[in-house]
Amino acid sequence: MFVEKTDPQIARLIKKETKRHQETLNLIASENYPSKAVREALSSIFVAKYAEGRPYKRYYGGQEFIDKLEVLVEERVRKVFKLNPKKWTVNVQPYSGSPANYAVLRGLLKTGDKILSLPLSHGGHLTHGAPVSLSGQDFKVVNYFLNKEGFLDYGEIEKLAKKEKPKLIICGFSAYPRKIDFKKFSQIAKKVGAYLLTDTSHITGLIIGKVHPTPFPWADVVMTTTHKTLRGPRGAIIICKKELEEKIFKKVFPGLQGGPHEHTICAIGVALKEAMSAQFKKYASQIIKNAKILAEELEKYGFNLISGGTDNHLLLVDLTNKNITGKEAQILLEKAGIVTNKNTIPYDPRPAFDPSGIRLGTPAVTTRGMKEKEMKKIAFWINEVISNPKSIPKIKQEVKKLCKKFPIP
Ligand code: DSN
Repeated sequence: MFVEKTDPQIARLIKKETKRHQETLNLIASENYPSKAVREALSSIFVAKYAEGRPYKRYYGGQEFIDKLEVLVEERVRKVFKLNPKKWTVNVQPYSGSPANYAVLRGLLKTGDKILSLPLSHGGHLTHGAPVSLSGQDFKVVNYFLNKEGFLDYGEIEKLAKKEKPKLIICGFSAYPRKIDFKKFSQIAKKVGAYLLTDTSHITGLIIGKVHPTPFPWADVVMTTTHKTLRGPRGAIIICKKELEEKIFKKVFPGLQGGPHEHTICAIGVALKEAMSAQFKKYASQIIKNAKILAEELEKYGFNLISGGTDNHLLLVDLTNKNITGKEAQILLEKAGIVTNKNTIPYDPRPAFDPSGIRLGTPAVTTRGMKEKEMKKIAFWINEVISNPKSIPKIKQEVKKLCKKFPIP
């Protein structure tokens, strides 16, 4: 590493973070390991360029290859989702999911307009109208909720939509372990004259791999981050119906952002090409197989899963019957080299900083090549750590040993 010579202090931190990843199991549902090719593209010379504006309509000189790059990446987005360019338009410039969602909301709505969304505490996202987020402060937010079994209840959502008449409905979640019926959401939105924004950040890789239903043609706008199951760099994409382009893209730039991060866009392009491969389809399907087996095994150990299992890449575990909180479990598991995040469960009686659950996801361990056999081991270790914390030092060694066999790309 060049940085070792120029900046040993930062180099040490990079090394330590690398080692941490190498020696631990990353079960954070929103994280993943991009390929070396993606990371190389991310550190390419495209980092050096300002490119405010849309392709071929820029404010600075020197755009010959930037324009070609951005148009190519937009084309790949349309190709991967098989989108008709006459109907759908793509913007790969958003810095990440949160500003992208905000740009969509500010583009389609007036301040004070009504949004209907799932709250953070039930698995929604901060930027879907949480009171502490600008999305919750600029708009009036009404929430739908999961039912007591932990599922979306489309009948209830429709009733609420008819009563509240929102201008925009958001679906697509951060901690929902089941498939989303985008068609139903679209029917509800149409009935009340609302826009439908689908935030597919968590499941875009599964959609491309054809193991989760697609939001096309049901959504008016699809927003996705690029670094979760899609396995690209940290960034975001907005895809919207042609007629909404003017409203939304102006909010991305100049509304909210300055120069797009072209090195990120370059790496998104590389990730999209990878996602079109047969190998990626296998990867997406293995993510789900792994999540399902992890769920089954944990259930055997008496863990309660919200909704009783999973159809996607994540599990939400209610730890109430294990007499441990989400925060305590997260800390204990991390000591054993198993990295997770504490998470509220629907109708959680506990506060968000120490909720009743943990969220577990399989995208990152699946990228490392782990399969059903390893998931069984992981479930065993999770149970051991939580039921017998004295076993932590021993399990930490076992986790390390397993991790060695499955290097990070
Ligand atoms: N909501 C975060 C997560 O799913 O981890 C990402 O913003």
